[in-house]
Amino acid sequence: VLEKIEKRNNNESVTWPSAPYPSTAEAIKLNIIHHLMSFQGRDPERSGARDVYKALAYTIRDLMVQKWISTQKTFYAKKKKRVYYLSLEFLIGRSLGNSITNLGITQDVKQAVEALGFDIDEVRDQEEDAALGNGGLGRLAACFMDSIATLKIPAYGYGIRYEYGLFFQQLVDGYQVEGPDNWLQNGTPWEFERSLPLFKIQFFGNVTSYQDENGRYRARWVNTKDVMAKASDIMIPGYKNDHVINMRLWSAFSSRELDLGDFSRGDYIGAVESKVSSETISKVLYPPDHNYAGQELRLKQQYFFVAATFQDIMRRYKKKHVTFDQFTDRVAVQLNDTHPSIAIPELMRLLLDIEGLSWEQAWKITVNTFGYTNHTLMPEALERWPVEMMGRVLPRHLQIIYEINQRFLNEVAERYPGNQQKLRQMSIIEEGPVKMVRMAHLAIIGSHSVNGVAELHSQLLKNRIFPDFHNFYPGRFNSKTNGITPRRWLLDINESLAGLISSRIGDRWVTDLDQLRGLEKFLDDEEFCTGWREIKYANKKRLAGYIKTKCGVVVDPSTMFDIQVKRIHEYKRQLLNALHLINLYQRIIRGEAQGRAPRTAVFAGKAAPSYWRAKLIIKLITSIGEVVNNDPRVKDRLKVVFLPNYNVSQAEIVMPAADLSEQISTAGTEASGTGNMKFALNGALTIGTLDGANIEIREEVGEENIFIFGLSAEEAEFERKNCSRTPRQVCRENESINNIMAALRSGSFSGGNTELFKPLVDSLMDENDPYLLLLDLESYIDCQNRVSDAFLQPEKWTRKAILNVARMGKFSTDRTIREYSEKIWGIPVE
Ligand code: B1H
Ligand code: IMP
Repeated sequence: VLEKIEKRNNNESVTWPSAPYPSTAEAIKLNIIHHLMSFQGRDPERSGARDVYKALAYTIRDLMVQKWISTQKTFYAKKKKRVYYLSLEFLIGRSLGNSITNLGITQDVKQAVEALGFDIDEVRDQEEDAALGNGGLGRLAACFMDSIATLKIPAYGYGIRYEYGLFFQQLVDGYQVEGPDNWLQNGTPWEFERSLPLFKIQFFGNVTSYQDENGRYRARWVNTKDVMAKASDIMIPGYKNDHVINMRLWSAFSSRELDLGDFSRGDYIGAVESKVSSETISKVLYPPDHNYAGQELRLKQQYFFVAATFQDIMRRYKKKHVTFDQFTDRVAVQLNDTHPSIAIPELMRLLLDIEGLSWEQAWKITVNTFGYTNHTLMPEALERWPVEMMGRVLPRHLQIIYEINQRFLNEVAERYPGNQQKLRQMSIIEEGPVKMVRMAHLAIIGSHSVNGVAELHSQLLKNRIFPDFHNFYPGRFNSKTNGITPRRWLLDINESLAGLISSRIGDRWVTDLDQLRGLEKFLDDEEFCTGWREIKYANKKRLAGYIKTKCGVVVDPSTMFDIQVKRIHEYKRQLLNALHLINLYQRIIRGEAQGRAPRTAVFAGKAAPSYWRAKLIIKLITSIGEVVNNDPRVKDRLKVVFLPNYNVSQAEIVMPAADLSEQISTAGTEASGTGNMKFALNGALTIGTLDGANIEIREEVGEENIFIFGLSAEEAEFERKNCSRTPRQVCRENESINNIMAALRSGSFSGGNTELFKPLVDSLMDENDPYLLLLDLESYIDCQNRVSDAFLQPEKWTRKAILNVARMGKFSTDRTIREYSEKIWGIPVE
């Protein structure tokens, strides 16, 4: 058989027909019917929206496969350098709408679906989100895939095919309750499950050595417990360019059907257990973000997907190359945070132990291969693995890490003779009662590029978090400001606004976001501005309907929609927002809110299941909502709602409907933020601190078109050290703030229970509150008053909103990816 295949592969006379599947409305309709009958066994006349969704998705996939095959072939034909984007998270959300947009067949699909008696929105609504990520970091990876495909960069995404994505959030009595996200329950039409390649991944065991044919000692990793990695591919189409790239996600399964050893010893249950335990590796996404937990299973997930990916990289490289001389001309690997940084010792292991290169050769290749992106300034998020655990699970990797560290520390010692403290600070190994491997140090030492995700963040990496490394490797640190894909985050989710924009400046903005600048010409065009306001109103009406369904609260779309949606975390300060709402409520009750803009405050976001303080903040917000929404004195002046189960598809309804975007993290804590960009691109104004990418947004849109308040990163740092004003002082000097705290203490939002929110009160009053809420509250409330004044002047507000959209060009991931590609990966963009 092999011979036959070989013959056929070399037979020039066999040419595959390359006629594309037609994508006219008629052809799409027939294809849907074909899929309904032949693959789903459904009677088209009796099919529901769910069946049609599935059949349409398969139809779309058919259209992508062809383009995918030819795209992949060009990678080989042109012998191009390829990029591997390694990420433990890809927060994709839904794919149907975005794929249709990118294939440029929106109208045909609409017609086809209508001809079958369905509504395209209803069909789209059937799709489950692929929630294989926690938040910003995972969604950034998904936006990157879209831009990489659109810019025709020869790249792949690599990750894990989690059987359970980010947990499902319900609110029960105002508390978060987690449920499993069984997104694969009905399968997903977007993946191709591959029977090949199939890779063996080793764990545990021990290391022996032997002499190779050249007399050199080489390590051999033996007695391992193995797990198999199987690939599933998800295709990502570029925007109207026939380019389709691949996201390869690995699932784990047992290396043998059942362990025959256990079986023959009569231990049937043991055999089944060990099979199940192999498969747990790809079972579930870890839900804490910004809090590194240190579980062994997480380390296994990391190594599992890294090892499978590198076998794939090597396989592809070796198809065309015999030596490793050209490796770094053909392969670039980007590490999405330290989560995949075990790749550094893994590549060393492959080059040393399997390929027989010298340490020097292998190290040079390794450093030139990797780029590392840091995403956080929070010390508790930096990954550190116990040496003991690493040595047990990955004994050979620990050896290699020690060797990397030894050689590195020798260089440090040479540079700073006699400076023991430097050595201790910079070592990959943290000494202490429990020795730890610091993955960030490993990632910095093992990469030629280390980047932050916004200017301020990158500065702080250099000056505050890793100054020793910045001095040691000047030039290695750089900045790549995050972005978002305008295809999904404007064209797809805000069809009417996108249409209005294109009616004035054409549609080149979709792939060249700087074109939006052209909108500034229409600031005084009354028809345009009215159209703009009508679209915002319609989007708000839609969100109001959604809120009614999800929360049972009626909100008025003419009020200011003041929205904070993101993971719940102390540093993001949802609590600060809540304190302002209490203040508003108190002013309304006292009759002091005359002439203030009526507001609808919307929150959404998940708290890590073990982060009780974040969960208590959710409870506080829902409790404020209970009181405010049911107080007849308030009427429509204020509503407070918390939408359950924030995810990508909910964001798609929320973003277009916002008037005000809350980006209020303590300065110097949010690495970048990307929600800030999504809101602004949909015409919301931002209230925010000088943190992360907010600073660059202000730079672009102009000071007069954004509401900035609070301490700067430098001032916040100063306050933490010197405490020039305590929370107690703030309360003494500011009556409104004192009233807010008094209400919280007295149980006004907890039915008189003075204990429930005490932990929050205590942290607010703590002189060492690292997030400095009370120090920023005064300035926040003042700023919110300015927002309110501005909102009462709709023409001026609209003008600012238009200017925000017009000046968002920088924040396209097309720009971000171009920078990565040219500056880090060494791949020019066409
Ligand atoms: C971001 C994370 C993160 N930074 C640990 N770090 C995780 C850390 O599962 N974990 O262990 C998961 C995620 N996520 C976010 O990245 C930043 O907070 C945002 O500011 C930034 O915009 C985003 C993308 O760069
Ligand atoms: P992979 O890169 O080996 O994972 O293969 C992905 C796709 O690329 C295949 O399905 C083929 O369409 C194409 N491909 C793989 N190997 C070659 C090759 O050697 N020459 C041209 N195309 C190839």
